[in-house]
Amino acid sequence: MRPDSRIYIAGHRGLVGSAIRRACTTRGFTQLLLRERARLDLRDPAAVHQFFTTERPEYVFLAAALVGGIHANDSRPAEFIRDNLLIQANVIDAAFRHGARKLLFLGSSCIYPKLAPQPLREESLLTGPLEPTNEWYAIAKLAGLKMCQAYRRQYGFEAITLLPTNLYGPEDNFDLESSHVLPALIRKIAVAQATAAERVTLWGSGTPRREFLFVDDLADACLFLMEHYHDEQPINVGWGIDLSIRELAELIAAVVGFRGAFDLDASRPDGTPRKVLDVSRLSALGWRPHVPLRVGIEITYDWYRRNAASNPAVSTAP
Ligand code: GFB
Repeated sequence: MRPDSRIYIAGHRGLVGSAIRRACTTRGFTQLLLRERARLDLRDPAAVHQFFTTERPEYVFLAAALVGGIHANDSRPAEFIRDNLLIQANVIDAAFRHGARKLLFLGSSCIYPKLAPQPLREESLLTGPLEPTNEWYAIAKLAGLKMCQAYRRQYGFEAITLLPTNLYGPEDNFDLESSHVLPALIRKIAVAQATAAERVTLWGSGTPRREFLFVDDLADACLFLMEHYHDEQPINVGWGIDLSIRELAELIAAVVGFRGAFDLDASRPDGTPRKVLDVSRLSALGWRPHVPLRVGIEITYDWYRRNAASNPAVSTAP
């Protein structure tokens, strides 16, 4: 990418897209093409076609998606499969038709089979049944990955797919019902600390294991792979290190200064028992993350505190 390349970041207001925007700005890319959802509904093929006709992006980061934690995925299956299929089909097709040089599509580690061998290797995709709480989202993301491969094979379109592990950071969703576990626990523990409550409830058994990547590290990987990765095979992005949900809660408690105890709500699902990535292909290309989990939680907690008062989505109300 040249400093004046026309770069479209689809989803630039979200967790991932906002981090890609920060990374592009820091590196001196001056022609960032950005459209809020109110101005461009990516589910609308005519609107997407019109945007690409007018703006002619050369590079596309496809970070727009309907995302959420285990409960949001489980309770809104129609929206998760519909919106994601529409967004990615429209953007991938328009990027190809309007001559984009390259597109980067974001999948997710949750598209691996529920019981695939750990750590998860790229070769394990589509070898077994999916985790039921997020199979709708996973099917959509698998379709996006396959669409990238199909356009590469039939049309020679340079589309790559990244499979990031669970992400977190500034601009995350802190709504307790729809968020992922890390922002949910930051909020719950911060509220408990602020109200001198002695107990915080974790969903499920606390034993599932997850891996967490700070979103600015993912953005760095996106820029690196946009320039250095040219393969049809998707590539994992993460640390290759996981911890249990209870250990995560204890780490967040240490950052917040909460000394109370944790209860478990067994009525909530655990989801997949373990999800840790094999990152050997990415490491072989020379990239690795830089922000340790504790540091990333401190940055995210700080962002939460600065934004909680002004934004209802990150409110401190219990
Ligand atoms: O992050 P999370 O919602 O999604 O939940 P997944 C991870 C684990 O944390 C589950 C537990 O075992 C939850 O039961 N957990 C404990 C909590 N307390 C809480 C809480 O207060 N809130 C939440 N949300 N979880 C998602 C997929 O799976 O991963 C998506 O559903 C997406 O499709 C995302 O791919 C990365 O890691 O289980």
